[in-house]
Amino acid sequence: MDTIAIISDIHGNVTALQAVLADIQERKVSRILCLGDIVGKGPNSDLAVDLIREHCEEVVTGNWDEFVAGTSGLEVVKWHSAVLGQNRLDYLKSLPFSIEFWMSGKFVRLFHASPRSVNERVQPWDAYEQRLSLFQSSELCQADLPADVAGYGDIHNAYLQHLEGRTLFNVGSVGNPLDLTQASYVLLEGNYGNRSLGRLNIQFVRVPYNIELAVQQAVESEMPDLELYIRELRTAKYRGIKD
Ligand SMILES: [Mn+2]
Repeated sequence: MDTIAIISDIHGNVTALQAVLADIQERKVSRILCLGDIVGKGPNSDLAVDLIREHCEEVVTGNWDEFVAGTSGLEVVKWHSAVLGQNRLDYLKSLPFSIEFWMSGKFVRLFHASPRSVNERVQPWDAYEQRLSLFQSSELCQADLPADVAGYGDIHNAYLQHLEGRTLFNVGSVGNPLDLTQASYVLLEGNYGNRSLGRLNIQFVRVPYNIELAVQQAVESEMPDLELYIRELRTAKYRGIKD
């Protein structure tokens, strides 16, 4: 049996990332995969990229990775790209779209938001057909094959559903969770690379971390949208929702 850790949406929160990496290191994990949004929102995109490059075997791109490495010229992008520097921005631009493999007889596809785009947001309460569409392939994916198991990040909201004999899950967010105020990730346990049916285990892990230290790091960095970020870390409520 192989155990794979899947992390996502770090958003420059290195305190949360270090807590998750320490938790993973206590387990028998053979590889760590990352589903994007390493950068943006939080203060330490540079350190987050360095840790992800050091620890993750495969990494896909997220909407914030594309946004910060892009050419919009917005003030928030300028701030985060200055923190990153050119080498890390080049790394973000080089990231692939999906990770695909067989495990215990199931074809697994992992991506940031949807198999079609890093900007298509699908919540667990969205229309049935929209959730079902997350099993499809697209020209951005590798194999022209629907997924038996589809996993993603983006919404910062961990869940699992079985739809028409297929399994859909969201790993939640390491650095900016919007469901519980604890870092989130998933462990996938099974026979990696094996097309014969076998035991497959999907486990959701929540890791408490020092939120007030993360808040202090954000304050000291004088980052943009500071108050919105602090409120999200402390409450796990999305900034788009009014109190
Ligand atoms: Mn995100």
